[in-house]
Amino acid sequence: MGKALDGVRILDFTHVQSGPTCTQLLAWFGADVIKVERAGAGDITREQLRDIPDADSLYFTMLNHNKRSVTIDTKNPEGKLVLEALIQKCDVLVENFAPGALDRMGFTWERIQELNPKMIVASVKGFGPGPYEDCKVYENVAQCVGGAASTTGFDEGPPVVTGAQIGDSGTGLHLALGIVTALYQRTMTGRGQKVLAAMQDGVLNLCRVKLRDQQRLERTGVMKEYPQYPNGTFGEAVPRAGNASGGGQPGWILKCKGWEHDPNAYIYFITQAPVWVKICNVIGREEWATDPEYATAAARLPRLKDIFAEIERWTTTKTKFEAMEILNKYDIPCGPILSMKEIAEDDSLRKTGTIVEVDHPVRGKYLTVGNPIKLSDSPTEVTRSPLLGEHTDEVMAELGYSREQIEALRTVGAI
Ligand code: CAO
Repeated sequence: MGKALDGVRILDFTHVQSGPTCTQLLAWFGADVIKVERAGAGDITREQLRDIPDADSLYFTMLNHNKRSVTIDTKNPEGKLVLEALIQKCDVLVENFAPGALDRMGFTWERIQELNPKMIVASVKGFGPGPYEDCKVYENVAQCVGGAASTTGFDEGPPVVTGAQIGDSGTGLHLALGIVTALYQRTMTGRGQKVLAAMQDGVLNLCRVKLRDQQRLERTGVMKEYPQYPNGTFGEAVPRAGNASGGGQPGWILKCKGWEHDPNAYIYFITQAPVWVKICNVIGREEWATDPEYATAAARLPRLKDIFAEIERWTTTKTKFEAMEILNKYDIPCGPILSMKEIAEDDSLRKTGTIVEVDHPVRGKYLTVGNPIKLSDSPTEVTRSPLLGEHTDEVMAELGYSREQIEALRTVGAI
C-alpha cells in the first residue's frame, strides 16, 4: 500500500525537538526525510539525557524515526555544494536553527529560490517578526510567552509549566500542517513559499480559550466557573484556574481509593449538565436533582467547591478504574489520572500503534509514541531512528556522486 506523502522529499535541517517532531510526522506519512547533521556531532539530543553510554538517547530516537541521516559540514565550501545538490532534489527544507543561522550559512530564501523555485522553506522560530524575533527559545520559554504558564497552576502558587510539550511538539505539529498546505498550494501555483511557525504563536493558539476568558473578565469582572468564584477575587488578568475545566461544563480532579499512597489515584470528573440527575443518583444525593439550589447549572456555579467535595466522598470509596467503569455506564464524562507507567503498559494503546516497541541496533528495544494521526489509506510503520551518517553514502550516490568523489569529500571533512 502506498503512503500519503510518497514521493515528497524533505531536507530535514532540524534539531532538538520542535523541528524533528514535524519531520517525523511527515516521514510517518511516507515522505523521504533526509536529516542533515554535522559530522562527528550530529543533533545535540543524540547525547542529551543518555540512559545507555554511547547509545543515541531516547530523546533523539523518539523524535527521529523513519528518517535517513547524512552528515554534511554546511560551512565547508564543498559541503555547501552537497547541500545545494540536496536543495535542488528536495521539495521542502525544514529548519529550526536560531534566527539568522541559515542566512549566515549562505542559504538565504533568495539563494534557495535560485537553486529551486519550487522549494518550500519551513521554519520554527521562537517568536514571529517583532521585538523578540532574534531570540533563541526553548520549550518552557515558549510556554511562558505564549500565555500557558500564567494560566496554569493554582491561584495561591506561582505560574507553572506543563509537561505536555506544547511549545516544541505543538509547534512542530503546526509546522507540519503548514508544510502540507504549502505542498497542496504548490500543485496549483508551481511555486514554493516560506512557512513560519513561531513557538509563541503555537502556544497561544493552544491557549485560545484563555484569551477568550481575558475578554470575558474585562467585560463582566467575574468568571463563574473559575475556583475564585464566588469567594475569591479576580484581578485584571485571567487567573490560574487549578484543575477547573476550560469549557462550559465544570470539572475538577478528585481523590479516589488509595490516594494516600498512590500519587495518581485520582479521577477527572465533569459535572456535565445533561447528566446531572444521574450524577445525583450515583453519589446518593437524589434530592439535589430537584432542589432549586442544585437543579440548574447556573444555581450550581457558586456551590461547585461543595459539590465536588461531596462527589469526592463517593470517588474515594472506589479506585479510579472502578469509578470510571460505573460513571461510564451513565455517560458521565470522566477520566482516570494515568501515570506514564500505566500508559506504557496499556494494551489498547499498543494495539492501535499509539505506543510502539522499536528495536535499535545499539540500545535494543525501547518504547515510543507512534503516529497519533491515523490515516486509513496510509498506515504508519514506525522504523528506528538512523545512526549518525548512516545514509550518507546512499544519499550521496542518489545525488550522482561516485565512490571516489564521496571518499574525497570525506577526506576534506565536507561530509
Ligand atoms: N554544518 C555546519 N554548521 C552547522 C550544521 C552543519 N551541518 N548544522 C548546524 N550548524 C551550525 C549553524 O549554522 C549555527 O551556526 P552559527 O551560530 O555560526 O550561525 C550553529 O550550528 C548552531 O545553531 P543554533 O544557534 O540553532 O544552535 P544552538 O544550540 O545555539 O541553539 C536553539 C538551539 C534551539 C535554542 C536554537 O536553534 C533556536 O532558538 N531555534 C529556534 C527555536 C526552536 O526551534 N526552539 C526549539 C528548541 S527545542 O526543540
